[in-house]
Parts: sequence; C-alpha cells; structure tokens
Amino acid sequence: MALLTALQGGFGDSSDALRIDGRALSREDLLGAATAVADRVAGAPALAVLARPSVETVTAVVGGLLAGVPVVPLPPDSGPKEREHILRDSGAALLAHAIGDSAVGDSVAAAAVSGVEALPVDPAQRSATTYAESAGDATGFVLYTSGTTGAPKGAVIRREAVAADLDALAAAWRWTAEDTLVHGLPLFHVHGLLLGVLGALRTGSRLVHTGRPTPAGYAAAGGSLYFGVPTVWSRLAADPEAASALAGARLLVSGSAPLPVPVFEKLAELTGHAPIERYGMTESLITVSTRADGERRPGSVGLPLDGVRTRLVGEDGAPVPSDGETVGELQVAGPTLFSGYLNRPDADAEAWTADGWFRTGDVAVIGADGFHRIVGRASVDLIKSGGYRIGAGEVEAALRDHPAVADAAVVGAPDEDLGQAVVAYVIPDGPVTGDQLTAFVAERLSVHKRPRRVVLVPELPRNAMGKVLKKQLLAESGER
Ligand code: MCA
Ligand code: AMP
Repeated sequence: MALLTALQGGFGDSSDALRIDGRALSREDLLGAATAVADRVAGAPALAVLARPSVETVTAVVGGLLAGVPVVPLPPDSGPKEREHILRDSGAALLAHAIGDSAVGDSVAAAAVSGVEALPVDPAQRSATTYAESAGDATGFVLYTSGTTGAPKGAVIRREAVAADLDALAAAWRWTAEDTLVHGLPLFHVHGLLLGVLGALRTGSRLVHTGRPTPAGYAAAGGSLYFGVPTVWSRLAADPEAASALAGARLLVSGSAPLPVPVFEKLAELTGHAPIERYGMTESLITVSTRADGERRPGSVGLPLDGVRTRLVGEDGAPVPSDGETVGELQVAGPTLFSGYLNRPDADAEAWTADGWFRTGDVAVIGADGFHRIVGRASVDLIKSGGYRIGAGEVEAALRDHPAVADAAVVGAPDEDLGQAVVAYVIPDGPVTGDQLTAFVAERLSVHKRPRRVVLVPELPRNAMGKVLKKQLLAESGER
C-alpha cells in the first residue's frame, strides 16, 4: 500500500487541501509538483531538505518519498557546524530548498563544502511519472536528534514504521478525512513533519499549517484536530479569547514534552476539551497515547498504541511491576521503532537490549489499568525546551570551542513557558560576556540550543571523581 494513501489515491481533494503559512495547494497539485522533484532526485543516496515551514518543503519531502530516496530534513536555523555534520553524516547528495529563497546562501555554501548539490524546488512544476511504491523496510527518513553528548545522531526510520504509527494514531484519535488538522510546528521532526504533514497525506484530512504555532494562528484556523507542544498549549491557555475559538474543535493533542496539569485543566476549562496527551520519541515514533474514546487523565500519557509493547525495567535490569507506584526505565518494542542510528554502532549498542527492546531513557510508572505516567528522564543531560530535544554535551562542546572558555556545564532549568530552559555555567578564561557566548553558540548550533542564560562562575561543583554535580547546578538555577 502507498505510504501517502490519500495523496496517491486522490480521494476527496480540494483546492486548499494543504495550506501552509498562507499558501494553498490541492493534493493533485502537490502530487504533480512532488513528482517533478522525484524525477530529479530518483537514484540519489539521500535527499536533504532545508525544512522551513513552506509548500516547497512539503513538495521536496513528498518528492523524495515518491522516488524512494531517504529524506533528511535539515533544521533551517541550524548553525554551520551542525548543518555540515548532518549533510556529511547522512550522505545526502542533494539539498532541496525553495526556489528564490534569499536566505538559503549559508546552507548552499555549507552544501558546497560537503559536495552536496543545491536543488531549487518550484511548486509550479508538474510531472506525471509514476513510481513503484518502495519496500516497507526501505528508509523513509533519517532524522537527526541529540544524545547526551556529541553531535546529533541520525535515526533511520523505515517507511513501514511511519505507516504503522500513523494508522495506530488514526485509530486512537479517530483521525479521518473529515478532519482539518491545524498546527504550526517545525517541519524537521516527527511531531510537525511525520504526524503533522504525512498524517494528513495518509488520512486525507485537510492541513492548515500556521507558519508559527501562535495562539492567534490557531484561533483563526478553524480546524477540528490541533497539534501542539506544551509551550504552545500553555501560551494558548494564557490567551482566553484565542482559546475559546477552539471550542468548535474535535480534539486537541499535546506531545513532545510533559503537559503540566494546570495547563491541561485551564485548556479544558477554556475550550471545553480535555486534551489528548501522547508520548513518543524520534527513535520510536509515537508509542503511547490517551484515546479519543477513552479517559483523558491529566498527567498521564495513556495506553500503548495498537501493536506497541511497553515494559518497565529497574536499575538492575529486572522487570518492575505495573502497580501505579514503582518507577522504572520505560522500554518499548513494536512496528514503529527505528532501525538504528546511522554510522553509530556504539549508540545502537547502548540503545537496544539483548532481547530487542529500545531503551527510551525515560522514567515512568504504569498503573494496573495500563495507564502510563512519564516521571522524567534518567539523564539530566537531555534537555527538553519548548519541545526541542537538546543534548547538554553538544552545547558544552560548542562553548568550550570559545577561546575565553575554560570549562562549561549546561543544565535544563525549570521554566514555566518552555518546560526547561538551557542555562550554561561557564568558567571564563579571559574577558567574555554571556551575550558573546550565546552568539558564539548560535553560529554553531540551532537557535533553540542557545543558552537562554549564561552564568559566569569561578568554578563548577564537582564530586570526588571530578564529575560536575549537575543536580546542584539545577537546584541553583531554580533559585534565580
Ligand atoms: C530563541 N530565541 C533566542 C534564544 N532562543 N534569542 C536569544 N537567545 C536565545 N537563547 C529567539 C527565537 O529565535 C525567536 O526569535 C524568539 O527568541 C522567541 O523564541 P522562543 O521563546 O523560543 O519562542 P518561539 O520561537 O515562539 O518558540 C517556542 C515554540 C518552539 C514555538 C514552542 O519552541 C517550537 O516550535 N517548538 C516545537 C518543537 C518540536 O516540534 N518538537 C518536536 C520534536 P524570532 O521571533 O526573531 O524568530 S519530535 C518529538 O519530540 C517526539 C517524537 C514527540 O513526542 O513529538
Ligand atoms: P524527541 O527525540 O525530540 O522526539 O524527544 C523525545 C523525548 O520527549 C522523550 O524521550 C520524552 O522525554 C519527551 N516526551 C515526548 N512526549 C512526552 C510526553 N507526552 N510527556 C513527557 N515527555 C515526553
């Protein structure tokens, strides 16, 4: 079966089946334009896509999928160092970008360094070539995601994993062609791209992408199904007028980070809809969710999706009971899991158990009724800020590259708006300001990885082994 069932099956089309940041396309137009991209990329080892929230991005991604070429979304705000790594590591031969994109210079320059050819995408082009559907176990995407240390790792995601996840979500959320999906999330992650775009092209729902996920944009969109990260929902809950405009929706869905219970409750009060909360990872896609026809319990992410298995394991590796109290590391298995990290057998060895389960690194509790509650992350070095996953080690390494930095430690400080905010503790080795260091990181890494706050300190708290005591820094960061 085709991955993008509705797009390729041509059912229920309309002139604005897809509206992105104010520009509309029918599915027939998208298919013709994407096929023109497919004609140009067929046979390439991988296609990088400069993933701004635009019609061109969707056209390029779909073009890669039609041609059976693995798609590598490139965050548009990633600094040169990160961009270079993604392009080189993924083996992308082409970098698709919007034709006439004046801000594309940097990326094309980076692409030139890596021997990658720039591919301007024009959504007005058309082709009617037909491509045979690729095998389900072929790579659909390589999605780059941060670990606790080092550069982002490429998670290799099979086409059939995407299809399985979308079908399981459609069942859990009763997501159909009758829906109009609304969100304004970035198009280089599972949430915004795989669920938020491919979900619409598989189920046949209309899609309105608001450019940015603002309360006003969501209020004006008139959708039935809304996606957001907790920061988006908390900003909406703080804007009663915008929130009340969502009263006519069918389902509000939160994910990518924990939805605070007060935000859940405020949203329910203002919109009349208790939000659905679901849990997932880049590596596993979405695995656990509350259901449209089931209980929506604040603070809980619900039940495993169809076909997904979960278990809790203690620090000694032994199973932990599902009694609603005992915490353990959450491990998952099933058809939505990734195939492994590209070029990183070391990371694979750490991520998988001997019996084939994926270690999420999240700590959870499972109730006797099967409901899952995510308690936190096992490592303080993986930060979630505004729903973005940020490795403390990557930011620390970028800071240490600065000549006036002797050492740095990065933590995710509690933050009402973002969940966690990136805070850097830096031992200077010469005259330097926090703003200069933030700007320095911005030249290397994505915008959201920049420290929100830099604290210059004479030394870092360490244990007897010399390891930085991050929990102590975290406690201090919360006091400011
Ligand atoms: C940001 N800015 C900064 C800094 N950081 N300026 C100085 N120093 C910094 N450290 C700038 C931004 O570029 C922006 O500028 C302005 O400050 C406001 O930034 P911010 O507060 O971050 O607001 P925002 O830009 O509105 O971002 C909030 C957001 C965003 C919209 C919630 O964080 C977001 O889109 N998050 C979604 C992440 C996501 O999709 N994750 C899914 C991962 P200017 O205004 O000039 O641009 S997939 C996943 O997790 C799994 C599978 C799952 O479960 O879904
Ligand atoms: P990413 O790889 O960016 O997809 O981030 C995955 C991580 O986001 C997970 O390991 C969790 O720590 C976190 N996460 C996603 N959804 C939720 C949720 N509903 N509640 C708590 N944490 C979540």
